[in-house]
Amino acid sequence: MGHSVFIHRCLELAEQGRGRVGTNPLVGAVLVREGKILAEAFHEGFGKAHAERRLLENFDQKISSDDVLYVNLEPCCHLGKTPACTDIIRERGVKHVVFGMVDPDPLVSGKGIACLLKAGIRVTGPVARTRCEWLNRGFISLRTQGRPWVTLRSARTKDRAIARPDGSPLKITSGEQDRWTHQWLRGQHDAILVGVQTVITDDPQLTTRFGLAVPSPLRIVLDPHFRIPPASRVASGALASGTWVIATFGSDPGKRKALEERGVRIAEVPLMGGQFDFPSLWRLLTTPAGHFHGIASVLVEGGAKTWQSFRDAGVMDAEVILTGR
Ligand code: AOF
Ligand code: ZN
Repeated sequence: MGHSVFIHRCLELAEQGRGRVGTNPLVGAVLVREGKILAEAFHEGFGKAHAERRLLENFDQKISSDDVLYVNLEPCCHLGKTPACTDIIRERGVKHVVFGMVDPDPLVSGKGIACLLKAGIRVTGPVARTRCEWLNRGFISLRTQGRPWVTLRSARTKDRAIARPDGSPLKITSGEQDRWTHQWLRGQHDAILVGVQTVITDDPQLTTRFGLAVPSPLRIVLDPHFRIPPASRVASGALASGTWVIATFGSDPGKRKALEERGVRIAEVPLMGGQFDFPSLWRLLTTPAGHFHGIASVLVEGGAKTWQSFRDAGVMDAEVILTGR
């Protein structure tokens, strides 16, 4: 059996860490003997054991010299929040490691492979690199561009309308398209971002619904001067605690307090020429603090002004335009 089938299994496992790993990569590992999987693990959360370490710590049998350890990301060779994975791989007597992609961090890239080779361990890879890099596109973006992966999503009718002529909301997409958006766009980003005008006009929930078993991303509302209606759905009930309102410094303290009392988190970012300063916004969103572990990807869902500000600043990696009937 080829190596790629086991790397694909690593990717399936890795996906289970979505919404929990913060600015860390999504990583899965499997241990294979004579073509059969003996043990599996994935990186279960920011600051927790890495996938390959977790697997080897929990595996209580002897590892034989023909066993192969698969992992979708090159094992780490450095002491971070957790000890180096190459140490436990060597200590447990693993003799062959197959990896999916090298670590994108220029400071650590290739070093894990070198550590393993130096210990006399056979190393094979990259295997299924494109698939591995796609799964961790957010992590790669953080490590190479210093900002999350950004996808713009919009919907328009066949006549290119995004709202009714009076500006009121227009239902454009079908239920099928909405379900797809929830599962494959919202469910694969760490955050959904909108401008405050979208909250005022549409009162969206910005969740992953339809009974899908995908985590709901963080909700981010760009709202320099607290125009968000306190009774809006993203600021109400259970949704409020998963919503961040980004305002500028010195905005109305009374409004701030009212939102905070509803459970909404407020963060302040400076404005530059009327727009939020992107480097400051990225620093806020990618710096773990307390229970917040940072985000690696953002889906920008509108409206027109918000999309344009991302386009103008050149911060966009993919754009999805859904066309209604
Ligand atoms: C993970 N999970 O399964 C693997 C990672 O601060 P630490 O100790 O958690 O180290 C994070 C770095 O470790 C990360 O940037 C990546 O380079 C490497 N591999 N990280 O969070 C894993 N295998
Ligand atoms: Zn590691």
